[in-house]
Amino acid sequence: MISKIDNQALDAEAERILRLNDKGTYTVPTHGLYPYQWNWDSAITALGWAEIDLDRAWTEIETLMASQWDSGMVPHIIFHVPDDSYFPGPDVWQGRGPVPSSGITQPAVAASMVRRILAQDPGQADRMRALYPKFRAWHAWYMAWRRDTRGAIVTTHPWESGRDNAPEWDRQFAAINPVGVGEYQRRDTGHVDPSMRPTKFEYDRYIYLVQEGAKCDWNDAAVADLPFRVSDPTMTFLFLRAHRDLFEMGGELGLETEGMAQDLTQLEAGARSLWNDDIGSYDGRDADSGEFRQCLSNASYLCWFAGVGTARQRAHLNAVLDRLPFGIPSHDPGSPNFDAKRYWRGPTWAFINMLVGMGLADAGETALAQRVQRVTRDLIAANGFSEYFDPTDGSPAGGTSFSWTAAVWLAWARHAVDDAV
Ligand code: 9WN
Repeated sequence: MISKIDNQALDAEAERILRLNDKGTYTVPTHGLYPYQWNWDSAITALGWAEIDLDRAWTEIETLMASQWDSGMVPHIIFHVPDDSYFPGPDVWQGRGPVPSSGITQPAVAASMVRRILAQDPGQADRMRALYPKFRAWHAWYMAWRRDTRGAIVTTHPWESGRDNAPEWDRQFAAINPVGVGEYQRRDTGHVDPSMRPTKFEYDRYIYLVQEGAKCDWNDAAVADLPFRVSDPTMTFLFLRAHRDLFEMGGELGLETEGMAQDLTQLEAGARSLWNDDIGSYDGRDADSGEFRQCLSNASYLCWFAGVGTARQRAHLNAVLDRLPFGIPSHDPGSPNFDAKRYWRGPTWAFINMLVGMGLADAGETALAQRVQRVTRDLIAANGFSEYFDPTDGSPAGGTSFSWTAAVWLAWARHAVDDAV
């Protein structure tokens, strides 16, 4: 643990980053590498805004929800202003919403974040009432198009899950032949060291899946037939929690909640179906064959956020924090696939730590919740506001001046408490 933390300086730096990345009605994750609005980044970033400007926090969510397609889907990237520092852009995606966008969604964490904002700003219940039908439509779309037969949520593209190159996708990717993907110019490796990013093998398949989705005009039934369907702990746990938050908010605001209680029962069964007894952990699973991916990831620890934490999962988390004291690695450090600096194959992501910590606190796992919060505070205090961190030494990796890392600091990490001596 670092000995002295200058909270004031860190608060000021976090606020500076949010203002730097602020585009008025939405926030970019960081300039250059990600020049657009991303779905779950925005939701997390809104929590940071809520610490300094509540009105701006609402606007962040309202802008996100204004990108909603007629189908109810809320896209993962919203291309407000063309910018060729990012690939693939709107011309490749060919989304069909009211604002140029990608054709897939991202983990539906926004309802949970807006519930927190409403709790901080209860006088704005009318803003929530106006957003509520949009959230209802997005969640109904999730229930209709992203569930497997056991009730877990399926990702149709690694970018949809938000954990782009996680080892869970390796087997599905090995089976894809990206015919006709053609030549393209990556932009990410011009901003960040390629050893911290996905490989060309993976990018070929990311782009192939985008091209195939665009060819079928992102028709939901056709997307369900594309060769990538993995039942995913990230999407399942975050959606289950978000749906519960939406249901409870609906009740508190006197709004209709028809069918939601039954949805929650099905989603709870789906979440439990991701338990893989072979590794004593929640795991990804091939949505069609039902075969587990044998991966212990940071998404496995989102179970408490969804209300389905287990003692065995708790034992894994304590063991991993004993081994690597710089936050939760995105992949099991004991696995041959662990890669400390490569994106979702090892690095620690502060916002996942926050969601895990919040879930633990809600579940009454106070000591472990505080432990996760403390290591995240110390990690950011010592290494700054980068996109992600090497979990073996805490060193910063990926993009810099990152919005959601700043938001995590403001909304959560800075409030960590130390162990009683
Ligand atoms: C593709 C913006 C996003 C995050 C994702 C993260 C990364 C994009 C990329 O950046 O993905 O969506 O181009 O690498 O994996 O979780 O939302 O920060």
